[in-house]
Amino acid sequence: MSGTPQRLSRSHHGAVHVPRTPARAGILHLGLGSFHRAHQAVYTAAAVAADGGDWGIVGVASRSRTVVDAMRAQDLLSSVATISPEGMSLSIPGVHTDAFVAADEPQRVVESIADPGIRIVTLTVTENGYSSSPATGHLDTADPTIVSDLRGGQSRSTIGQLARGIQRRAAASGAPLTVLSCDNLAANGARTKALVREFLEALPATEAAEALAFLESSVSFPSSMVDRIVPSTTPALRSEVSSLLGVWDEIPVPAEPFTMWAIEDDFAAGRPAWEAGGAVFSTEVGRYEDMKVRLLNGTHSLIAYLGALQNAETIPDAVGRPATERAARAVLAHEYTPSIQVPSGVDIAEYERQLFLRWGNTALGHKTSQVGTDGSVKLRQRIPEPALRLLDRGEMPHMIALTVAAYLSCIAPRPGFDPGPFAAAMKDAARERLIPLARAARTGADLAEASITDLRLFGADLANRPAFIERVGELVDTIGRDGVSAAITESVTA
Ligand code: CS2
Repeated sequence: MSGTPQRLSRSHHGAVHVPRTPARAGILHLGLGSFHRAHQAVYTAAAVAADGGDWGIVGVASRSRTVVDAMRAQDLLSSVATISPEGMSLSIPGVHTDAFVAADEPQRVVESIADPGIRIVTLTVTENGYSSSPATGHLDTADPTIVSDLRGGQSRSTIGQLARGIQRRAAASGAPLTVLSCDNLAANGARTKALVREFLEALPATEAAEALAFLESSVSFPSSMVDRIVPSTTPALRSEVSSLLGVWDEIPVPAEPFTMWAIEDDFAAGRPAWEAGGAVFSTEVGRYEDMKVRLLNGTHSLIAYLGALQNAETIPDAVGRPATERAARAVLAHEYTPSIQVPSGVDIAEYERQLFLRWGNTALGHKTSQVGTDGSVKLRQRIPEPALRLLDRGEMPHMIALTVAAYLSCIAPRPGFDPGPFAAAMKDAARERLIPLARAARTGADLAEASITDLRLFGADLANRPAFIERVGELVDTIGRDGVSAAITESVTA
């Protein structure tokens, strides 16, 4: 495009249809990132188109102003680019009624949760955003943000904001509310509720009694399983989308064609007709969550770490290497799929077939460094239960051990081992404590022992499994000495 292209707006959106935004907001969404705009926003647009309702969304970004500034400059619009090797199609959900940054206006988050017009608070704050102690799963009352939120003043943690908002709602309108977690945690509804309750219980009893009673009587926390691969946007996508639209969209979201949302139908104050967008309301959401968090996310982690160690920049490049594909098929067949109860109506062979097509989407270019980021909080959602299931039967989960060994090799390489640029690009707060452990370790066994017995990685369960820790240590040594292909062969044939 030549010159400065016009900005995407309600009056300039090319040939892409922009639906009428609901007049009022009924949803407050915490975590205004790419995933939300390519998932819940799309389902909500379909629901409103089919069934109407005051289900506009107020989007709240946690810290970054990029999306909020861009949305404000674009009449709160942004496009979703659905990308497959067959091509790209664009849509604009247009369901946001406002957007702001929580770090700039923390009190506004609390007030919005208390606003009786808001009937659902949805969350995509990532596994990191729940302030739960890695060792116990309970509210991390040693976390400085939680300590400060409990003291009073402006709440900065999501759990603190939810608890304070619920407290204020209880005291003001007393109108019922639904809090819907859309993060990759098993039993995400019950866990969010437990964390909010623990926050309220940590307040002086007189201060929290009314909110605790209201929490039990009037706030529901359905669980939900969300699924859609959404990479980070790139300058190339911005240009491509903008030339397709004929106007500039600063924040298009790339996404795969596949999308899924399974939700427990327990809404205290109504809900959009999300089924119009294909959402499944089910009493088996726990099964959907386990299936997704293990089969998709657990295997995704394995592919990302093995891929980065083989210098693969993208997931399709990684899974396209025969050894990595064998590893992915082995972890599914022997360790993840046998650990789940398949939700009724799901054809698991077809689900797995689709996984390989999805991971192999070369046009999407999902990066190994993106999936490998934050393994210290993601892996403990994905691996302990299926690993323990086999260990309890006296069997070794070789491929899960390989996942952990590859993770450690990427994030905390032993001196003299270079995991390559894509591993170096993985962000992980645990690097700070794992790297000194790797420096001090004489062998892979030392590193495995020191990192897994530190309960902050996988909690207590795997810390008490010496055979597993030993296996991880052996594989760290194999990766360092003989390379990742040797470690894969050794694990697949073990
Ligand atoms: C990925 C997920 O980054 C990761 O850890 O496994 O973001 C994955 O792409 C989504 O959960 C797919 O629904």
